[in-house]
Amino acid sequence: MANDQSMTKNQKLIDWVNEWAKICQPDSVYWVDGSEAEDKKLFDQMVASGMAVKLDEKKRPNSYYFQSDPSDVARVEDRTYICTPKKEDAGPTNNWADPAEMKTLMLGKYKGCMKGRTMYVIPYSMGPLGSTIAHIGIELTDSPYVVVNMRTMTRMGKAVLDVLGNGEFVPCVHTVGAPLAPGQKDKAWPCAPIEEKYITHFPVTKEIWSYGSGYGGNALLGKKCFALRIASYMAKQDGWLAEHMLILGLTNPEGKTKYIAAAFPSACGKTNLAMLIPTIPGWTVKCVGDDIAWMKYGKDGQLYAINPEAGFFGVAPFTSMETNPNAMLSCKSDTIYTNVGLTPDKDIWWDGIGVDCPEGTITWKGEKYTKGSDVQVAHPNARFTARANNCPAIDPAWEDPAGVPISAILFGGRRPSTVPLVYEARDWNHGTFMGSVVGSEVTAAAIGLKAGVRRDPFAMLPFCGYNMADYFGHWIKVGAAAPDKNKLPKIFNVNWFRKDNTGRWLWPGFGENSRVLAWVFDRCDGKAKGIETPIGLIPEAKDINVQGLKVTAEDLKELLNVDKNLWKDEVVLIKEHYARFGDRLPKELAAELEKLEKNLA
Ligand code: OXD
Ligand code: MN
Repeated sequence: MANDQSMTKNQKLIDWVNEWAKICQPDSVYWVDGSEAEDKKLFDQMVASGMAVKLDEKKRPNSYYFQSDPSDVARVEDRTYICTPKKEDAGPTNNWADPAEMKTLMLGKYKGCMKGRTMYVIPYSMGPLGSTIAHIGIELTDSPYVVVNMRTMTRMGKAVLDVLGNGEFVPCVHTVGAPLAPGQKDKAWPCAPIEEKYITHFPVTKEIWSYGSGYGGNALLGKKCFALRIASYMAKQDGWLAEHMLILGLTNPEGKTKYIAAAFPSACGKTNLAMLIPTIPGWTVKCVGDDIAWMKYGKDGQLYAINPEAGFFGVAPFTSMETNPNAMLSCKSDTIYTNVGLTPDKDIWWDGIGVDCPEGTITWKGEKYTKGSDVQVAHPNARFTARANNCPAIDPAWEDPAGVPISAILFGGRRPSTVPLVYEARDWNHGTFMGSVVGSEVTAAAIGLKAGVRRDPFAMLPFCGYNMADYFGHWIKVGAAAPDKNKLPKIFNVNWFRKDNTGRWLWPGFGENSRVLAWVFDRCDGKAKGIETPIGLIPEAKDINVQGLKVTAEDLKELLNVDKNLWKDEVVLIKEHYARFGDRLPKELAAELEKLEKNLA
């Protein structure tokens, strides 16, 4: 079996790779060097085998198209496990399994799982190479699709091994779970049936074991598995924060820049906000990251953030030159498209892209689209994997190993009523309370839940690697440990999704959200006023610039309104949400809730 280990002298790493090669029994082991030549070779192989289609070189330079198996289209939360020795350490919001039992079960599955395939060894860094905030992982995988995606989403290859030296790494094992018998023809997208997929985390020993899926967060283990689930646990141990947050740089007309991190549940427009083009004159937004932020105090006592990723794994449908030109330009070249439509001239198409679907487009399931047919052309979770460096709005400091100083943290979700357009926390603990009750309205039809508010604390519900109540407590601790309380980021809650009682959107959203960001900026700059309300500080109406918008003075009043009765109902819902955490809920948050209730009385 070919297994050239000459790229490293790290014996622990070599032994670990050899141990897994024995278990998985691949035909060969290949150490990924991260070079362009290697990348091209892998794509050529995938095109030759029918797994990938090369897109038109003029329209989509250096870009490739993939269709997944219909059963393998998204993260699988009910197949995702946090394996801590004690169940209560995983908490009420995670699937738990005993680590030893899970390992026995999965080792049975891993035995011989890579037969007929190559095992790739991917050294990768989450964060700029050598940054003191960055961490290194090694992913073993039998999927060449994973290798090429990891090349865009992380810094990977030989350079990472050079930085690693004999140091520690997070070991990550991934297989599509589809061994090949001698002579057996491979599928275009091999994977295991849904009930055999396992996305498993062992936070205490910092290990990730993933079986049976080739898609996104299930398979690109640097992203959700490492940079959020394992990293959130590491962050708790070491006093930092690993968060499901975008990072943007906002510059005012005087040329002053402040950095903002923002957490919204999946599908609430994080990528759009991260790349927003302000509509108010003189302001600019630059993107540092669209999904994950790792934050640590710097020597100056300020909280600094890095984007641990190197690319965007963006949802394609409804991305257009109208809604997010910077995302469209980011995926113009050097991009991997998965589960979008493939047009007859070898371009891509999805709903909301801004043009009609060309006749003869191949759907994500391989059917042919004809005008008037009601086939689904792109899957709603179709993705583009694009390089951050190709984003026209990328921030000049996005790869600064020291990170960028964070002035403000935003939380938010889809809340048609109750929650105002923007309000500010009185202090860190109040901000932690705001993060702990983040929620989005759901309709019963959408995800088979009771209609109401689905709580997604800190937008971390599927991504917190330990007991969520302890995670709340960690946030409280991080605030208390601030070297200088005056330098702590200010915390805000925003809501772009308010409706009036006829169901009309009150706020236009997208680039117009810059009008709210400007108030946030001015608050951090000590300029704008905040008006006390029972829930926190809101802007004076005159400080939200609505010039040129259809938003009337009445609309703005409604957008900033804090209706005590609706908030009393909200308190009932928050109590229900908090009850899940029992007596593990930090007393500081119980006190915040009590304060809110008193303020509303
Ligand atoms: C993502 C998600 O894919 O949050 O980023 O689901
Ligand atoms: Mn996300």
